[in-house]
Amino acid sequence: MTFEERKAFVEAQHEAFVTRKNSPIEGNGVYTRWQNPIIEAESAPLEWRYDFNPETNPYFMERIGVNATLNSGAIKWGDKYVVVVRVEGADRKSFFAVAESPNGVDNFRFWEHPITMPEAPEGTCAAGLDAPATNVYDMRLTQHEDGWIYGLFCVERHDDSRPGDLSAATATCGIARTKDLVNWERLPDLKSKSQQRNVVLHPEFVDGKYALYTRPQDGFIDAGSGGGIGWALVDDITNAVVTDEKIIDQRYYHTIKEVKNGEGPHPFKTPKGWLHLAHGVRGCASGLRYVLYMYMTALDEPWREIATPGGALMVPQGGEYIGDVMNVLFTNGWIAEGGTGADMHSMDDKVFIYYAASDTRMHVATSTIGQLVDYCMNTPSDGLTTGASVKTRNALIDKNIAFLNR
Ligand code: BGC
Ligand code: BMA
Repeated sequence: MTFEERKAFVEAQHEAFVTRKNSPIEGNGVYTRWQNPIIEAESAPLEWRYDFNPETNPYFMERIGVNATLNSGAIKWGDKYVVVVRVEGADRKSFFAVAESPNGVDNFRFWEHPITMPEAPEGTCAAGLDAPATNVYDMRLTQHEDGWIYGLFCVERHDDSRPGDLSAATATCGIARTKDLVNWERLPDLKSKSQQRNVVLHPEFVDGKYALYTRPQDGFIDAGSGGGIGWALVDDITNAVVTDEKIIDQRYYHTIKEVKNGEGPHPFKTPKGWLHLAHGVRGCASGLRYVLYMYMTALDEPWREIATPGGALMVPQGGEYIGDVMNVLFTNGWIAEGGTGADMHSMDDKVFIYYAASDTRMHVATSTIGQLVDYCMNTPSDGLTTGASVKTRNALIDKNIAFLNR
C-alpha cells in the first residue's frame, strides 16, 4: 500500500469504529448492558497516534500507541454525555482526556487534545513528595454547589523511602477544578495520615464543609486496617486536610468486598436517599476480582447507611473478563438525566453507568433511578453466613409459593 492508500484505509476504519451503533441487551431487569464497548484504545484520534507527514512517516505507521481506555469520570454537559477517560499509552502512563457522545451509548468522540493536568503546586504534595506524578488515574467528577467542577484522582509516585524496591509506590488524592473541562486549576493534594485512593467529593456542603468519601489504606495495594469507604469533612478545599475520618461502608470477611472497596462516582440525590455506586474486591486463585455494588445513605445524613443490598450489582461477563487486568469491573462515572451535582432526581430519570472492563475498555449499562433505588431497598443484605443466606432465599420462595397459591 502507498502512504495515501494506507492512510485512507486507517481513516475509514477509525471512522467506522467510532460511529458504530450500539444496542441494548435485555438482562435481569435491574439494568441493561449495551452490546459494544463505548470507547476502546482504537477510539483515540489518529492525530494522537500517527504522524501524518509522508516525509517523516513514509509507511504511515503508528508512532505513539494507545494501550487502553478505562476508568472514566462522567458528567452531563449541556445536551452531551461527557466522559473523562483514563487513557493509557503504550508506555503504561495514563492521562485524562474528554470524549463526548450525543446519546450516551455510542458515537463517543475525543476532544482535540487530552487534558494537560498541572502538577500540584510546589510544596503542597502530600507526604512531602514534591516529585511530579509518575501516573494519574481514575478521575471522579463532581459539579459542586460552590460553582466549580472538581476532578479528584489518584496520584501515584515511587516510594523513595524504599529505594531498592522498584514496585514500591504511594497513592495520594490529587484535586483539580475547572469550569470548562479544558483549563484545570490544580489545588494541593489531599493531606491525610494514610495513603488514599478512590476519594470522591460529595456534591453538597455538609455543615458548611466539603465532604469527601475516602478510602484509607495502609500501603499502596493493601487497604489493611483501612476498614472500607470513609467519610471526612474538610474546611477548605484549596488546602484539604483530613482530620477526622470514619468508615461508613465497611468491609467484611467472605463478601464481595472482603479485601478492598471504594466509592465509584459521587452519589445521586433521590427522594429516598443518596444512591451510591462502588466497587468491591476479593482475592481468589486468579488474583483480585473487582465487581460493582451499590448502597444508599440518608438524605440528611449522607454518611448513614439505609440500604445495603447484598452481593454484586455487576460482575465481569463474557468478553469483559478479558484484558490487561483480568476479572475486573471498575466504575468511577455515571450520569443521571434530570440534573447534575446535588440536583434532586426523580424516579423516572434514566441512568448511564459507565464502567471499565479488565482495565482495558469502557462500557455502558443503563437503568433508572427508580429501578436502582428499588434494587437497593429490596435486595436483602448479606447475612454473612451460608445459613443466613439460605434463610433469606427460603423466605422469597415461601412468599412466592403463598402468592402463587401452590
Ligand atoms: C495502577 C492502577 C491500580 C493500582 C493498584 C496502579 O499502578 O495504575 O490501575 O489500581 O496500581 O493496583
Ligand atoms: C485499582 C483501581 C483501578 C483499577 C483496579 C484494577 O486499585 O484504582 O485503577 O481498575 O485497581 O487494576
